[in-house]
Amino acid sequence: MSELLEKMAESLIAGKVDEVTELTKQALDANISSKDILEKGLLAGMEVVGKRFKANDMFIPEVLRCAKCMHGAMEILRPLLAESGVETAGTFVIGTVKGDLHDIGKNLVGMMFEGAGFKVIDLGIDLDPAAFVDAIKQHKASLFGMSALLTTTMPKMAETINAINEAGIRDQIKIMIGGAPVTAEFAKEIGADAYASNAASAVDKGKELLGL
Ligand code: B1M
Repeated sequence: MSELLEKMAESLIAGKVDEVTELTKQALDANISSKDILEKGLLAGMEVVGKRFKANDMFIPEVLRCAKCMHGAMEILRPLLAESGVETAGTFVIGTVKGDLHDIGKNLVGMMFEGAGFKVIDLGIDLDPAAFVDAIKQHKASLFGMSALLTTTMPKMAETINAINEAGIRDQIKIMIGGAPVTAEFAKEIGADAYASNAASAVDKGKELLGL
């Protein structure tokens, strides 16, 4: 199993979209769990990509190919991760804040919630506070999550929480935030209910917030 997942991580780092998709199918055929494929194959590769990008050892077009690999594999894994969910635990609205186009982590968080039995309304990226407020109201969500990957877009999280307060719906919704530059201290500072450092702990925190 580890050989196949190592190869998957290497292919993702090399930006081989078709190969990553093919290896994902092969791994499933070999009865490797979708969770292991995600964590030990895809995320392991993405971690290396992040480090290389930071060290200027990889550049945006290459990183975009890696993101495409991740998206391709996620298309296959999403329904399988969701299958493990038993019943709708609640409605979770999630999106990436205004000015921020990063969506890989946010997508993973959404997928994990689907897997935990939530109805997930993924609004996408680059969302202004009003779009979040409208979706929370429209879908009668019990849990709301924001993702930000840039230090420059983190203040948009505070703006969104202010908009939720102003809309008079703050007491109807639990709010969780996350993303690489976000911290628990920041969450507290802006009045979010919780912070999670990764997709798996996000689900635990979300359930905890809802008393599930
Ligand atoms: Co961007 N980028 N990027 N980028 N990019 C970072 C974030 C950066 C840290 C790279 C670096 O310089 N070291 C840096 C930010 C620096 C900063 O602000 N401190 C950066 C920059 C500067 C930029 C641009 C400005 C580059 C430029 O144009 N000069 C630009 C900004 C565009 C914009 O958004 N307006 C940009 C663009 C891009 C790409 C488009 C090329 C691509 C995004 C593709 C896509 O998402 N579709 C990209 C990528 C891929 C990255 C890195 C390499 C990887 C991000 C990622 O997907 N990680 C990233 C470097 C890094 O993070 N080390 C970087 C994997 C993902 C699984 O992790 O998103 O952290 P993450 O999600 C985790 C947790 O954070 C958590 O769970 C997830 C899974 O465990 N989590 C939550 C996330 N959201 C959560 C929400 C929750 C709870 C947990 O509750 C709701």
